[in-house]
Amino acid sequence: MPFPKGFLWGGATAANQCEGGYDEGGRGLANVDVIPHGSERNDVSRGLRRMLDFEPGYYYPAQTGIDFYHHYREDIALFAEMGFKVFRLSIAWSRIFPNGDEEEPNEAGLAFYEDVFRCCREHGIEPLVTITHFDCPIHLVKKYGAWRNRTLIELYKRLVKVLFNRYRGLVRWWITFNEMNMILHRPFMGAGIVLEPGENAREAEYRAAHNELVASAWATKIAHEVDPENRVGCMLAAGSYYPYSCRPEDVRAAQVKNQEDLFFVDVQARGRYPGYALKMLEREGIDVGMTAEDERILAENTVDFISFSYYSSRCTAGDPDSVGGVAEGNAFAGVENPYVRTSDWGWVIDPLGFRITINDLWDRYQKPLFVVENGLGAYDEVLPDGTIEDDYRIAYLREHIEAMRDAIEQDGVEMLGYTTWGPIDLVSAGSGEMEKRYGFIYVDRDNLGNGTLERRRKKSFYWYQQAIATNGGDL
Ligand code: P53
Repeated sequence: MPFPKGFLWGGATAANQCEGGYDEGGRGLANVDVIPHGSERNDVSRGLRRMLDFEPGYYYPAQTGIDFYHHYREDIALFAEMGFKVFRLSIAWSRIFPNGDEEEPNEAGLAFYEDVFRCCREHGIEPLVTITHFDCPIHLVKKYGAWRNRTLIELYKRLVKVLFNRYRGLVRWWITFNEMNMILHRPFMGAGIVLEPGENAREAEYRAAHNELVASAWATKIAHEVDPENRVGCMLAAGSYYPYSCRPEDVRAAQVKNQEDLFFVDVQARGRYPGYALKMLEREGIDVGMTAEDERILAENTVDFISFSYYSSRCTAGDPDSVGGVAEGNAFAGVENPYVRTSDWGWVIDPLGFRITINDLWDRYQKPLFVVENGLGAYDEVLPDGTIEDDYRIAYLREHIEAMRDAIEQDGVEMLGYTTWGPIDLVSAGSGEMEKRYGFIYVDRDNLGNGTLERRRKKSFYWYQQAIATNGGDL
């Protein structure tokens, strides 16, 4: 068996992309609710266009998502049918604290997730819970400027104390923040940051990052105090940068871009700011507001495991203009790599890059790795007989699982598990589309919210079922 016994196979979702029920159960509004579908999504996500409430003339896909809020029993039963050992999902902060700064939590929100977790356990599925997957109560955005304000550290501590106590014994695997490095690319989507005219964006982003890093360390400490069985991880939008060529300038450029991402894991896994980051902040005149207590908390509360998403490798050059310029394949812009394929959305497809990225993370940190997102966003067609033949998705996943198997079997990397992104079709974070589908389960809903929401098994559903049943032996 190439995969270790007890390897955690499953799938991953996020509240803002599937739950819906945005105004039910006492839930408050969040940044993720007011990011529209369509041409302005990018500017709103980047914090360049202020939209802090629903505006007429826009469609907001998070309002309904795929209505997981009302379908979770059916959806979790389908995951169980595929043999999932783990299901990654996130908590909507504004269900627990609708404004974010109340003294007491909202019982209806707590009860909802308790039921979801119990439902997982009844099916023998371990919940893996992301505490914050991009969402921030809109009240905290308006009142405090979201994560650029240190008050959010205290409010996040309040949130996690409630969660760890309430779900003690029910949830053991926790991720504090999804893709913290997204702050540098999508500051509003990632951390509720709306940039003020003339504001130093880098300073706002690194302050937000610092506050999240400190909040994450506090959460790790509290999780371990409440239950020593808790395992807490960081989460990186990973995908190593390649140098465009062996020109030393290209190699150096790739090194610098990799450091920009790995900074977050360096702090969370090693417990202190790396020298290159301290020097960069000093050069740019950025003060993140580090206190003596922050330093201590960061040092004493490093993560138990390192989780990450991998979709693509990245490529960069010392002089991008000389090799075709910087193109936006996804949120991580780079120069074009002539040796790789791309998806319908222009995302690089590079299974060997997955093995390379896994090794880069393992070599640097020597902590167990958990792949918590990987997958292919693609158009699917429902054939007249009702089937969906998504062989392209099967091919992508097969090649990536094989690359991960090589990392374990041949490179000796310690891996805890693998959850594909969007095991059931859900709303795309980048584009707000429904028709960028990742699922093994098709959901009848289109980009503008039309459809019955009916669930339907794709061909890949049976393929993944077999892959899990054989612990990755039959791909
Ligand atoms: P979508 C870009 C690049 C890498 C990871 O993305 C990213 C993004 C965001 O576009 O985010 C993660 O839906 C994220 C998920 C997201 C998924 O990748 O744009 O954690 O919320 O849905 C896929 O295709």
